[in-house]
Amino acid sequence: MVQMLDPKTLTVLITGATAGFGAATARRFANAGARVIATGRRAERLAALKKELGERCHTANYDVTDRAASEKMLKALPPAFQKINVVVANAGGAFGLEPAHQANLDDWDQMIALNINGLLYTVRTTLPGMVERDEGHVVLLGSVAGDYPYPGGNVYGGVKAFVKQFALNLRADLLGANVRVTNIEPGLAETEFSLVRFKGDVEKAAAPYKGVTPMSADDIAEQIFWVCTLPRHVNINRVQSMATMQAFSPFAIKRKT
Ligand code: NDP
Ligand code: 8X3
Repeated sequence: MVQMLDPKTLTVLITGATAGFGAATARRFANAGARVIATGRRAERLAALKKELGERCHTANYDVTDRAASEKMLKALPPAFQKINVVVANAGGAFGLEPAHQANLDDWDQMIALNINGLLYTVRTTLPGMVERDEGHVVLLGSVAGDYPYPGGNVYGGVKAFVKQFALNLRADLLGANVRVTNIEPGLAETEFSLVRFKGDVEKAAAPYKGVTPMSADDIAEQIFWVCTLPRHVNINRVQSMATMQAFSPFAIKRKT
């Protein structure tokens, strides 16, 4: 019988906790007795989450792409939340699905800023404390898009491939530091992800989930909770999951007609 970690011993920083996986993860941990630092740009949603979760929840309202903001958040933490031992670098997303030759360069810049730079600021800000205390867990939100290509996935797939390799390289750097690293790589999951990708176009955003049961934010939160509560000598490197009704296509071949 495996002795799981007591969630009450965990102080969990979650970026992007105003929606989707981040909000579900905040609820999963807080409801199990962990302390949660929930962050995001939408202040009213953070306030509602704080009201729901109570004193186990501290909120910080900032943009993860602002390099100084992560440091500021860390310095402003109330004493009870200072010993972060789980960081879920979740804030991220896709902008657009156009083929590379038609894609908007601003979308590409924004995806790199959010999914790479924002994630790096989160990790680099919180890592020294975890190494110093010799206890921690970095959970990154990758994607199946970082493992497999699809049309229009160009830069989004590229940034998530970066996240996957960064996670593995963190493992190499942190050997001996008692800090775990896990890359969570979900496939089709219904959140605000598509609404953001298609810039508020509700019809386009609904299309990927039509006629299929996608994974839910709670499904992903459960995976994160599981990897984080396994005994400290167990490091899950990668968790790749898909909706059961999502799988692979054969290679595409464009034939002369
Ligand atoms: P949502 O769009 O539902 O949530 C994204 C979260 O990120 C929101 O809380 C948003 O909060 C926050 N966020 C976005 N930009 C910023 C920013 N600049 N600064 C701070 N916070 C920001 O998406 P998901 O929950 O689906 O996605 C979470 C992660 O999982 C992302 O990294 C995504 O790429 C990844 N993923 C999603 C999949 C899916 O199918 N849904 C599958 C695989 C991976 P706010 O706007 O308030 O700042
Ligand atoms: C989100 C999953 O397949 O839309 O990362 O890229 S996918």
